[in-house]
Amino acid sequence: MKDLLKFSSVVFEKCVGFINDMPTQTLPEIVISGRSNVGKSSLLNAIFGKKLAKTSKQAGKTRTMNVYNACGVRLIDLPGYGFALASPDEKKRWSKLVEEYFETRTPDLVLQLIDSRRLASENDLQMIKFLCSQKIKFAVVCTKSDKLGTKEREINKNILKQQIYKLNEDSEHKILYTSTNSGEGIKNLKSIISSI
Ligand SMILES: Nc1nc2c(ncn2[C@@H]2O[C@H](COP(=O)(O)OP(=O)(O)O)[C@@H](O)[C@H]2O)c(=O)[nH]1
Ligand SMILES: [Mg+2]
Repeated sequence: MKDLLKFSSVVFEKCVGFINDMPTQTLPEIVISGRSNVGKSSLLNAIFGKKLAKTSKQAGKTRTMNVYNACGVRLIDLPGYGFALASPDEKKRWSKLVEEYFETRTPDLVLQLIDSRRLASENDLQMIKFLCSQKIKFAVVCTKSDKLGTKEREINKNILKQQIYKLNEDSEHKILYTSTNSGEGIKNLKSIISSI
């Protein structure tokens, strides 16, 4: 196994509101995608081992792409989708940013986050379908695993597997469970990122 990157030496590189402000794609790039409030920023902080990304109990806080650089690997916190209270204009701007991202760049890996207590939403499935169609490597990260029991996890995991199988029968991807409370899955995630 490749040595883990020194995630603690991560630096916040840029907050990007318009696609043209993205740094040139010269480094391996990992995208964190998922609905608002699924735990994207918390997960990044758990990976980094410090509170660099702003987290919030309130949904819809991140309206920009936040770019982090950990030992030459870029991690990009995408704006969360599915925030019901956003104005139509704001929603348009967020989806434009995300669309433009995928039109202009090819990430090396997408971490598609899904709340482990819920099943994949229409938006989550749309994203996974897109990733499959573009042959972009992705892993499904089920967040907040501390909030559900073993049995519930097993049931949810099977449904989730079926949901993805229906979209693409031969998609190769990992499904992992993480918790920023118990620390479950964080080491595994770090080794996945380090192997990119
Ligand atoms: N119990 C639990 N709560 C979490 C976990 N990860 C995130 N949260 C909470 O979920 C809320 C949203 O988290 P945040 O990282 O800001 O989500 P984001 O909008 O996707 O960036 C916050 O109140 C976090 O404390 C987790 O692993 N376990
Ligand atoms: Mg966030």
